[in-house]
Amino acid sequence: MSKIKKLTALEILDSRGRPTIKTTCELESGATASASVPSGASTGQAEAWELRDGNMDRYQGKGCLNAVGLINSEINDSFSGQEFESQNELDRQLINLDGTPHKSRLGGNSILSVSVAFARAQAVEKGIPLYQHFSEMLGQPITQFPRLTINLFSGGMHAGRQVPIQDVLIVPVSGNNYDEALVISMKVYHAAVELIQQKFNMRWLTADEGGLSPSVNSAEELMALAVESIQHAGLVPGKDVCLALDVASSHFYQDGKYFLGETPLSSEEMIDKLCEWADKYPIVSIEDGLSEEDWGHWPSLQKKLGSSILILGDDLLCTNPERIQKAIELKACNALLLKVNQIGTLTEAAEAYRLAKASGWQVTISVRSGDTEDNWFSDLAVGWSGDQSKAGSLTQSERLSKYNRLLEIEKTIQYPFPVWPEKGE
Ligand code: 2PG
Ligand code: MG
Repeated sequence: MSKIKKLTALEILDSRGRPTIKTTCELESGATASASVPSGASTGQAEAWELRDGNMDRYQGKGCLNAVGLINSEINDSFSGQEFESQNELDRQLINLDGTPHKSRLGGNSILSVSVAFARAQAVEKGIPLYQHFSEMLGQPITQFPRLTINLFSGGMHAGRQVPIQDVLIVPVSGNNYDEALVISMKVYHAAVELIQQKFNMRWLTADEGGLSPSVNSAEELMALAVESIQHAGLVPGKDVCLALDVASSHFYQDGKYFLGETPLSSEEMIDKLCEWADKYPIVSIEDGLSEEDWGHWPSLQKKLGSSILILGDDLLCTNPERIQKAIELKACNALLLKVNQIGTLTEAAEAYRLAKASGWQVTISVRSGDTEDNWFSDLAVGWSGDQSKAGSLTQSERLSKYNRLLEIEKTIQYPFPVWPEKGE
């Protein structure tokens, strides 16, 4: 039982310089902890709503003063002095207090900041690491350390839209532990920086998540450059390092067509294109290969590629148990991208996780493109035994705080670091 004494919130800035929320939860026991929440750019339509002020004189309307005010008044008034037995109890009360389907009254951002701050305060109260607390909350022991998927190149909404697809990620597969995998990834990152300087005679400009964004003309050029970077680092593509894509195709899908290149593609043609890429490049995971609106074609993509690679749903699923259930029934994909702020509470994210796992799916736990120096994400990725973690590139403090926290955790616990079979095995 944890009794809340006080909840206080503050408007802070995220990695894009946009406002977000940091909430502090003080328990009667004296245990106190804070949590900050991230924010996406390429958001799915079914995500929990973020409450923004809309005052164009402050931060282009993106201020969070109303959300902060609600935490300091209405939410604090409703929760202070109350005892909660579990995260579930607290989150249900938040959901009921909000009373809307998409958390639009109090805001998913306010709600999540309270949800995570409470979890962290409980971990402090229990005197255990946050990852351990997350594992207990889920009711499952930690079984593995998540594999890495690291943003190398960016396009789409995270960069200057020089290519429509959003991210080409590297997946170090030959490291025996997290530390080794990180070293391998950094080699590839530096090799890519060098290649960009040589080929484009440009400084290594970075996108929202620290990914490099050279001015290439096509998505394929980015993939070829990723393969070349792996080789330039003295590593073997497909053996030491594989690739993952976040196609984020909802954001170049219009009127039933995919605007990927000069000629718009039908859904069938888009699937053929993804198969062509999977054949040509050492790709182990494709996220949002089709649009969130294109439910009818996801099963065909899953049928064609799902036995050899991850068909990962992000915008499609929005970490929403109802949408995940629909995808399971339709056999639309085989992996969940789990972003807690898409749904708004830890309890609902845990439900999404359990549902995906019960269907034999893999789960990639992800940050957002707008993030903060807070690193609860890393404890969650370990505590829930995520199959993969996705925290952006290997630069920028809001990303490195996640990787550095994983280094700290790795020093304190020894869990297997799963290898990803060489492609084709
Ligand atoms: C995604 C995320 C993280 P955003 O699409 O997977 O890369 O981006 O936070 O902008 O939705
Ligand atoms: Mg995505």
